[in-house]
Amino acid sequence: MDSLWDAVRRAALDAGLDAVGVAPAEPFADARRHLTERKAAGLHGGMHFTYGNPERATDPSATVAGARSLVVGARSYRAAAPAPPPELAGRVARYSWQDNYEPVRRALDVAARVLREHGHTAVVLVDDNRLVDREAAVRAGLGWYGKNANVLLEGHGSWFVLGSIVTDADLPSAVPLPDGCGACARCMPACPTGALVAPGVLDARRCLAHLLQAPGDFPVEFRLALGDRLYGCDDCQEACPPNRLEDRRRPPRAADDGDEAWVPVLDLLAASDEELLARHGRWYIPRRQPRYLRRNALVVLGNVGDGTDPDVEAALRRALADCDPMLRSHAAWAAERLGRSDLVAAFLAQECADPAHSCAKNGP
Ligand code: B12
Ligand code: SF4
Ligand code: SF4
Repeated sequence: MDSLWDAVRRAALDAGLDAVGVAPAEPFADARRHLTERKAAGLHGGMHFTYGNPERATDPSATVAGARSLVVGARSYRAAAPAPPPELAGRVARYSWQDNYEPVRRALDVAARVLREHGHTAVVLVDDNRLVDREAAVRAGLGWYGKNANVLLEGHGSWFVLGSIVTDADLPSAVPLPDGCGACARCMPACPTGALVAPGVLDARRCLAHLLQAPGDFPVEFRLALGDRLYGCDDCQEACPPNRLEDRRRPPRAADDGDEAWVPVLDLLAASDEELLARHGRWYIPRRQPRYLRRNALVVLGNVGDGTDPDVEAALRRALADCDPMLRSHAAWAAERLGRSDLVAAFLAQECADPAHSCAKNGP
């Protein structure tokens, strides 16, 4: 007869996970120390997430009293890159081409049902502030920490999202894998901003993926490095030999209509708040304020736009007259970068005809 673990494992794999393993539900002492030390050193860049409550995020029994095991799953999001559209567009990181968290949640829900049918408590956590997912995956023997901080699955690389079931069932734990990076360190110099400050250690204050999700101004010193990235950053994974090898061995799934790898920047800048939240509500947007999507789009526009294009000029003029000083200042940066300081000067010289826009006269 199958053991409970066999039944849970089979349910998870049948429901779409690529790998599944078990870790003991002990507190993650090292991860707790790393969270606390990095927060104290400012490396978290003010993020909350797991940093908001390191004790809870590293103690499965804070989620399920009497927790004994973590069933940890990984699902690949590797896909062929859709061709860029003809219009000016910002790049989206692979994990967000589709909602890749929902299928992991669904598969873990199926496996959790098996545990519940056997009388156990089972709580599914995917990308949740209550658990450090990578540490759970490493402890469950799914992979190792790469020098880019991502977890790599043996023989498959790092294009995986992760999630766990916290349960009071006592399941057979896996043995963690040894380091698989060896002498390789390619990801570190591949980071465009030097955010990988030591092997496996990320300084979020320099990481483009974080800066795109952080409130406030986009730091001037990292705007050129942002290039055309509008959401997330993949450079430290694209440089990774195991990921490249996996692409050669097994071609990724073909691009499909649901893949959102590019977002037209001028459309984004012209869209209303409601439209932006409807289109990109799945993304992490600071304080759910669409102005941050416009802020990011203005930096992308400054990096890859054509200052002589009338549509680009119109978008810059609109943003220079915006009531939001953050958008005006990013528009001024973009205009200067595209050789259109005339637009900034013209804006500052003109009288604002619309009294509702009088706020804009504080200057960009
Ligand atoms: C906050 C967060 C971010 C932040 C900070 C990332 C970070 N490195 O901490 C930002 C916004 C920057 C981010 C970016 C990304 N994220 Co993120 N993020 C999270 C979140 C919510 C919490 C992560 C966390 O707690 N970090 C805490 C720190 C302490 O952990 P760590 O950096 O992994 O540190 C470990 C290593 O340093 C290791 N370590 C210590 N010493 C040493 C020494 C050596 C030599 C080595 C090798 C390692 C090592 O131990 C530490 C843990 O104890 C998780 C979801 C979750 N609930 O866990 C997703 C998660 C980590 N993110 C994920 C993804 C996909 C990404 C991006 C790839 C998205 C993108 N393309 O833009 C990038 C990758 C950036 C990178 N290189 O890490 C996946 C990772 C999947 C995987 N295979 O690893 C997760 C698990 C989401 C999920 N459920 O799938 N993310
Ligand atoms: S996600 Fe981009 S910016 Fe962040 S560490 Fe990786 S390469 Fe650097
Ligand atoms: S690039 Fe090399 S060092 Fe970095 S994560 Fe990949 S295998 Fe490890």
